[in-house]
Amino acid sequence: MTKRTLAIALVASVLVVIPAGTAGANGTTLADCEADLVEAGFNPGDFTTISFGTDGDDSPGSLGAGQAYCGFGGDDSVSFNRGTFLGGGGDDTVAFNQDSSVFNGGGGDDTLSFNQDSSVFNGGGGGDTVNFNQDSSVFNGGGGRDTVNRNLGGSCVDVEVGC
Ligand SMILES: [Ca+2]
Ligand SMILES: [Ca+2]
Repeated sequence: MTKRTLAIALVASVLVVIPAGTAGANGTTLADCEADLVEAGFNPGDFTTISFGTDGDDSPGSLGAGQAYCGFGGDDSVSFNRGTFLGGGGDDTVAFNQDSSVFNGGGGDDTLSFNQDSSVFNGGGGGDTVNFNQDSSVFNGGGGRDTVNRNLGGSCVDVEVGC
């Protein structure tokens, strides 16, 4: 086997082992993240940086203003979201969604501790939970049984428990 043939064989074998249907809505590349952002109603050109994770569990730390991050599949977590976080599938977690940020949980049971400072949490499918929904922030539960534990001046859409 020549090196070229070996390389082709390796690429082919890698392609074969990627299970179909487990990626994010579109896949797990920068182009896929940009496509997901467009699907969610954003213009990728509006962000200063766009980064992304894998279909595994990702913890990008915190997102600043103007930053977008696609978690894709897996249980992804962000500490402070001041930008735009697309959680994708899996049970995603944000501690603080603040400063007019956006957290789209996507499928799975997503959890947000504090939704504040005019931020938006779109839970998507699954049973999503926000502990404190406050300061004119919006929790849109989407499908599933969604819960607001304490609502202090926030808005609730499609929320089954609390609020
Ligand atoms: Ca992920
Ligand atoms: Ca969800």
